[in-house]
Amino acid sequence: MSLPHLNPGIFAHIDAGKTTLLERILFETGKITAPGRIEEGTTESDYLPEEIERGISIQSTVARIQYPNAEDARLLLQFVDNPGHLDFQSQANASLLVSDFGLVLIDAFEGLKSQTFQNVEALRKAGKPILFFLNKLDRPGADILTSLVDLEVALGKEPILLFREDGTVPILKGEGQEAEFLPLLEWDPILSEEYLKDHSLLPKLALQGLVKGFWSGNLFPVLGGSALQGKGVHQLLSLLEILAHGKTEKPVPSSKSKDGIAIVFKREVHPELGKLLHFQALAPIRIGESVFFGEKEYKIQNLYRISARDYEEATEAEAGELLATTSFLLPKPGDILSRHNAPNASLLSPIRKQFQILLEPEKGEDRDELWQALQDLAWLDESVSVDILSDTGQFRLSGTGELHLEISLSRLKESFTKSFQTSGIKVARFALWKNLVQKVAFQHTAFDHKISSGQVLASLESSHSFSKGVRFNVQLPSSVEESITSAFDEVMAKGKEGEEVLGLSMVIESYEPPPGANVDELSSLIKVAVIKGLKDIIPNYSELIGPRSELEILTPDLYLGDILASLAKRDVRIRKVTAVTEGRQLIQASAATQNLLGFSGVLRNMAQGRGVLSLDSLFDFDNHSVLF
Ligand SMILES: Nc1nc2c(ncn2[C@@H]2O[C@H](COP(=O)(O)OP(=O)(O)OP(=O)(O)O)[C@@H](O)[C@H]2O)c(=O)[nH]1
Ligand SMILES: [Mg+2]
Repeated sequence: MSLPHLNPGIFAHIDAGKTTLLERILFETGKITAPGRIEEGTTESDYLPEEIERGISIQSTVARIQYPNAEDARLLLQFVDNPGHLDFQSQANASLLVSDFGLVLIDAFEGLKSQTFQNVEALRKAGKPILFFLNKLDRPGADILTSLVDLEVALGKEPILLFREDGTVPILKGEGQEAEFLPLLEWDPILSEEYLKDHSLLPKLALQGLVKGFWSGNLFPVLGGSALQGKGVHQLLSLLEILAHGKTEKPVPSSKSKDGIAIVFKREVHPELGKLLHFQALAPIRIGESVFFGEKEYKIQNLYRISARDYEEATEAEAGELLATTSFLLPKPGDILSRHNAPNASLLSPIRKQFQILLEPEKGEDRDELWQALQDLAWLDESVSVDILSDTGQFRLSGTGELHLEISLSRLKESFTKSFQTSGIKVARFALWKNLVQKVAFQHTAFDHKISSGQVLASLESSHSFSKGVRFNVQLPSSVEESITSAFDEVMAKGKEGEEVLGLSMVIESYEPPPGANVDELSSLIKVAVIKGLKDIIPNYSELIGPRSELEILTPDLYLGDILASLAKRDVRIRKVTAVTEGRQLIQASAATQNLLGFSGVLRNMAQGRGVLSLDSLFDFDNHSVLF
């Protein structure tokens, strides 16, 4: 390879045109002979049947592109196109780890969505620079100025417009007006000084300022055009080449990963290669070498360079390359592999899976096969988890949203072709601890008080967060501490009626063993005492809660009344209704997520497909809803 490389991660809200832009880039660089269309299901990036059917991306896709083309390559671009729908956010989070910067699209017709703010925030938190692309400028009504003003709000800083109305980008040509170039260097005292000494250096200094300012997070450049018509794409690629030269390699963002050799960012079942793991090499890597995941050692047997569905075998790769292998399949997106035996390190926090559906095969004899298919699905998609309900034996599939579960089911049907039944989609509920119980005594006796656990005295307090845990105010034998802690963990996981309990701190004040007993033999009795005691008390001191959703609906004026009425029925709190361009209204609201189940379908019918819904489900201590 030995080409300089640049890894742009493409992020934006749903339908902003990420996949279309990548398609155009593939075309401009000669990777494909004609750009495919979302509507026709012919793009390189969206090739899964579920993506084609729905016209949206549901998995991240790598595109490996030599620039300006394969013959005279000067730069290797490794794009990662991400799904915009929030149900698939975990993939965008994983892609962010292996992206040098975020190429963030804004649909200049629809304007900024709350998700753009989230993308911007996530990128800045990860210390990644951002290049914006205002897309869909071919649409009448697309508004550059409003997008820029909104961007300034999102960034808390003025973004820098690099293109003129006619599409030209002065800095690429090195000729422009002072007012166009000065903002690119003014932020830097050294460049400013050089400029004051010699005004004729302006174009050169401005370009330096742009590159330096971009990588240091001081400048947020904005390009624009039409991904669909290919406008502005050539300029975008030229700018990427310039930026690539100023890139400085950043260390892996974790102190735990000194010896890190790879960051995993995707799992896939490839049509020809089977189960694959995608990773970024953090150091040169070759076939035959060993890597460690925790204590486990794997020999690298193969390396593939992947671009959408295409692959090419490699024997070695350089630091920074995005690769895939079948040699190790256990690590998850966010995990780091090391050169040496090292503790497991993940760069991503666990995914909350708050939407659930129950499944059962039509015929009992198909149970094992269905279970296997479900486990394969959970392997493939980190945001799916599966378990078996202990009381009914039904399989439970948990995921991140309604669309996510619908798509998971249709993927399941590809591998499990027998019939099965499903429940409706439900939203997970939790019991949140509310009140303080000063002193509670846990005691278990059996055989007419002949045997007893002894008495555990505890206070139960709210942790004022979702965290939970046991604290010991007295020193107790370790077997007693272990029994109490494991009883606590068990009850917190399942609660009284299967709802996980959040926010409880249990403080152990004392333990009084029964007279003459050998404490070490009482472990299981103590555990029973605490489990029973906690289960009895939970319903009186906690409330049922669930996730809350923030929603934005963009609709033509005509349907506003009907939509508001339907929202009222679902107990939705309307925050604001604003008139936006082209006779449309933007509704901003919030509601308990469970009240919104099925709403996207209702909206589709009500607004005859012309309503745009974005739903963001939030669940933390400051953002939850109390259920009645
Ligand atoms: N008029 C116009 N339409 C565009 C443009 N770019 C994309 N579109 C259309 O917008 C729709 C969504 O495009 P996609 O490329 O699928 O958007 P995306 O951001 O990849 O969407 P997700 O992956 O689902 O988040 C498609 O119908 C595209 O044809 C553009 O520049 N102009
Ligand atoms: Mg897409």
